[in-house]
Amino acid sequence: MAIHDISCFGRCSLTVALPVISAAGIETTVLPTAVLSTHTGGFTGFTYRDLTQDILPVVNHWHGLGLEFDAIYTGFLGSFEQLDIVSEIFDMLKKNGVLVVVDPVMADYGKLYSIFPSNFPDGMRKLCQKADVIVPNLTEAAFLLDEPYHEGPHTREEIEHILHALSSLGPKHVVVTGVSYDGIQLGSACYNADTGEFSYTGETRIEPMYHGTGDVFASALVAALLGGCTLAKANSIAVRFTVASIARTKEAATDNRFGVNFEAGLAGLKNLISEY
Ligand code: PXL
Repeated sequence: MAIHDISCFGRCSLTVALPVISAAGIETTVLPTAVLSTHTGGFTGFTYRDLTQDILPVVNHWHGLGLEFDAIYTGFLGSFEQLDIVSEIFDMLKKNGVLVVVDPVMADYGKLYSIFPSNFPDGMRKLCQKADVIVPNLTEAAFLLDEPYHEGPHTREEIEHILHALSSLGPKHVVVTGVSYDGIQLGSACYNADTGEFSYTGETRIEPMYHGTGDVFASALVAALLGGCTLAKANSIAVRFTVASIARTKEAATDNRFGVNFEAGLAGLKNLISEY
């Protein structure tokens, strides 16, 4: 079950999660939280149709039908009310074997997205406490830990501290994106508290930043985890899938607000996952 908004233009949230997870051969049920004409990053004048009041009735209907889910994956959530409702859904559906993945979408480059109030990270932290896997970027990690953010490169000790501290909030599996140890490679680091294993995958950094890459990454990670990969393998697969999407977009010189060309990688995603 993928719980995100639909940003109709500008590949992110559900317009990424549905195709990516489906391409990996996994049936994906969608729960749209809002419909926007575009995402909020770099566009002005976007429309916003809030669907908060529809979320619980939709889930209750599914519940009444006896539907069961292997995983719940949440991303952008637009208000405290939506955080509370999603938290209630976790309580309703969480049972042994349901993987709860929270991508705490709220900030980047040291700043909270301007649409959020300054105490929004407190609400997001509570949701993360209920998750099995969280996928913050380094800015979101700093907000979740209430620690200062600093731009990379980072030392391995700093990253291991962040991963460890985040897992102390509750989630056994933590992935932090946007990590560079040398300023040349950029990638993502993960920690599995069950095994004590830290792992990192990076590839040569491509400038500029492209919108929606966090959603491409997290969707590929969810697909790989559901495909039976370990956290470290899922992390590597998600980095490769995302970087390939960014490289194609750079090559095409597309406006960076329009998202990345993940579509051309979809046909290969299932193999990428099963080869590992
Ligand atoms: O990509 C994350 C995202 C999802 N949905 C909306 C957004 C953003 C990031 O800005 O604005 C509406």
